Amino acid sequence: MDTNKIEIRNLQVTPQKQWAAGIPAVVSAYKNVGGKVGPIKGTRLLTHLNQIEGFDCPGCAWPDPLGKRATFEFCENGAKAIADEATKEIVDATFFAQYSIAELKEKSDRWLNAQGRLVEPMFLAEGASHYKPISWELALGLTATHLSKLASPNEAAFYTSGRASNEAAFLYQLFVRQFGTNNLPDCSNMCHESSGVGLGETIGVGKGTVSLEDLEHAEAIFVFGQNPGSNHPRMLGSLQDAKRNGAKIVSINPLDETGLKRFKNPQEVSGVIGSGTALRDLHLPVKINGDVALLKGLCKALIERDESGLAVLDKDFIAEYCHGYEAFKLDMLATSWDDIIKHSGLTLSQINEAADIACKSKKTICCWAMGVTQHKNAVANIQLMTNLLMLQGNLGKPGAGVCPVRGHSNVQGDRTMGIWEKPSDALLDALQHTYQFDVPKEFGYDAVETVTAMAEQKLKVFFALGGNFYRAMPDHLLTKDALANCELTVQLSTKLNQSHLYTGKNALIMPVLGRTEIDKQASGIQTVTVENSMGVVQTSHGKIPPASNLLKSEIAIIAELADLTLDASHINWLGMKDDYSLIRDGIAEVIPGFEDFNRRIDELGEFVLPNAVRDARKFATDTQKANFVVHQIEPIAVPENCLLMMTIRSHDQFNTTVYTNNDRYRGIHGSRKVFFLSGQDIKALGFKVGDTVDIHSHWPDEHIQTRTAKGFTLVEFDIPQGSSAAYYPETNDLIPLSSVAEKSNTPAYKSVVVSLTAAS
Ligand SMILES: Nc1nc2c(c(=O)[nH]1)N[C@H]1C(S)=C(S)[C@@H](COP(=O)(O)OP(=O)(O)OC[C@H]3O[C@@H](n4cnc5c(=O)[nH]c(N)nc54)[C@H](O)[C@@H]3O)O[C@H]1N2
Ligand SMILES: Nc1nc2c(c(=O)[nH]1)N[C@H]1C(S)=C(S)[C@@H](COP(=O)(O)OP(=O)(O)OC[C@H]3O[C@@H](n4cnc5c(=O)[nH]c(N)nc54)[C@H](O)[C@@H]3O)O[C@H]1N2
Ligand SMILES: [Mo]
Repeated sequence: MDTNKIEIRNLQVTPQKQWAAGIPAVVSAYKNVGGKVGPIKGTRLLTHLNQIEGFDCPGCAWPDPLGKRATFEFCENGAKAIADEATKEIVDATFFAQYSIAELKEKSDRWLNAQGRLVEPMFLAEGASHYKPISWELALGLTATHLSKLASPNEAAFYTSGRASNEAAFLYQLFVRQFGTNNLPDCSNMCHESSGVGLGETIGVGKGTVSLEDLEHAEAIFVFGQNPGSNHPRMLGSLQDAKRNGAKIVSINPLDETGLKRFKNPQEVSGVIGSGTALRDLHLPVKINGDVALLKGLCKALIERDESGLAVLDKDFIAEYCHGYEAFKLDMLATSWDDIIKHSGLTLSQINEAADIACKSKKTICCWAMGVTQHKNAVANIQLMTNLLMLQGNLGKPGAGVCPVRGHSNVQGDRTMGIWEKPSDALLDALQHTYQFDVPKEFGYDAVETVTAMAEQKLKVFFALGGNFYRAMPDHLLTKDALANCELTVQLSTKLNQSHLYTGKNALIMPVLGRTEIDKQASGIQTVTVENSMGVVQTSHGKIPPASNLLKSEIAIIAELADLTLDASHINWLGMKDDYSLIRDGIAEVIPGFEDFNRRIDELGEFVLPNAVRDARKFATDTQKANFVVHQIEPIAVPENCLLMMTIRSHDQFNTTVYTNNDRYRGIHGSRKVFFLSGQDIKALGFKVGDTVDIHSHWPDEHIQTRTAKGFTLVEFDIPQGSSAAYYPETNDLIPLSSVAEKSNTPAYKSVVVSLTAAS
């Protein structure tokens, strides 16, 4: 049956919701956990979620309050994530005997995920129609043989999604580097890479500089390109606290996202029976990709006001800690208001209103997520945000700073542990010194380069520590063919997804323990650690029995594989598998800030990593100062009758994992095949609300100039003219691999030039 047709028939559109959370969120949390996991195990899970003695939420990377966690320290979408992992359903050998790969390719992302937990290792041999069970011994042996056969270690790439613990990530990069390559692409390459690159150049640290306490005590918070109501729901609680302390909140977003409008805190009586707290004071409906223009407008407004005699800027901070101010100032003064207004899509009075809020604040924070990192000029967005803060000395003081809000629960920790295709000399030297092997110096492939290398037949083995690489990447057509060139692809996974179907010639599924599950090794029950979005390292202890006794921990798989593959290694791989505290001893030696790691987590369960900008206003940049950087407004050319499209998440998905076809806050029910655009554009393009269209993307420089995604229903939405939106990953086909952010090479998932035709 055509699944498209069913989705369209089921679509119901209701008005956008005006507040987030409240009772419906609590009901949804318990319904998800109770329904999928069962009431007893479900309640046990929720009680341990984000507690010091419990496990870290496998949802987003939003931090827990230091030392004062509430009894219920979770949100609706965290509950969905654990229910999805702890589900009673299983995908075993009988399932794979029943469905061929060809049949599974016809199923939706949602259906695949809903089948349940992967519970035994499976092998897809070249030319076979079905996966067959395989023993762990053979699966690991086969992988080691393929790796050992390679002409060069650089013919393998090792991907990481951001759920791996610090211990798994450290062990993994150690194995990969002793194997001899830096081919360590990760989901950061598709996510906050632009933040890391942008911040590295401006302030010398690729991470945020604020704590939860700072956020709660800021006087102004600018939230750029973020939908926390769905993707970081616990952030709404922090914004509420900030608001109660008098902060002004500005949301910069083509959409007036529900979660930023009003929040009913389910932890409070008033959140249950009252009308909740209004959050954002000002919404700036910037055009897609209009942030550089807006940010230049804000910086210009501040500088012009200061030049006119108002004391707006922190001149002492600029003189003592910054570099490049004069050139920056000249560029801002030379940028015309006409250009700023035209390219941001905002009025002068809207920009002035935001500038008023900045001027009145002594402590300002900029938060951001994918709305600014997944564009061609993403690095410029991040640097201009940082520069805006620098103008008023808003770095390295309480209540102020940069706050990139990370995605996956341990994506930041994985980077800290060395999952990076461009390792620093310091990391490589420390590894060499501690483990006494010749470290590879040449940089490896990032995610986009990995696909290119596969397409050029330079890669033969692709190994994935979690995630859904095929589906998360742009340009599925190209990525599919690229992956098919590999001799072997290996997926360490908890749930079934399309990366198990679009594979290399041979493919392995290695099923792993999830965050919620008890991890018992030779020395007893193991603890792991993660680092949240604000640089706090904390423990995580699985609490429920594993979905199957055939599951292995990620660490056990990596250690056993390393032991099999690296004949001459002197590293005690199997010892580390038996006792994870030995991995932490290694981390303590290699990674700065982790000294005395085991003792600190044993005593406290959490600690804060040092951050030179926050702690001491020290900037490890080329100039040893915080750098102002000049950026021009470079609008994307949008031909007539075309629109810019952003690809966004719904409330009921986690990345490529789709829980339901609903997006409650945006009023979408029953279908994900929708295309959001303004009433004026629907009319101007000659369509009606509810029409079904095909979306075509346009890439003049590409060999494939037009790509098409079929059968989307037009939904009228409050969005600037010329801007439009559709859900990820259904629209990833439309984005060519070559459309990336400058410098960070992050796919430009959020500025896609599209046109529409009536559905074919
Ligand atoms: N429940 C749940 N939680 C998640 C995830 C999930 O899928 N589900 N994913 C996790 C991951 S890996 C990540 S990276 C984060 C993602 O968290 P978000 O970044 O909040 O997720 P997106 O849906 O990609 O939303 C991007 C926002 O940017 C806006 N936007 C798009 N283009 C522009 C632009 O040009 N300018 C501006 N100013 N805004 C723009 C969109 O309207 C949208 O509100 O969430 C993490 N948490
Ligand atoms: N068009 C478009 N594309 C995007 C984005 C976008 O905004 N628009 N966002 C990008 C972003 S920000 C990101 S981070 C990427 C996400 O890319 P990925 O991180 O690769 O994708 P996920 O969907 O999070 O991966 C889900 C799979 O991870 C596995 N998994 C879950 N938990 C575990 C675990 O504990 N261990 C192991 N080994 N496996 C586990 C399950 O099998 C599950 O099916 O997508 C990117 N792609
Ligand atoms: Mo992400």
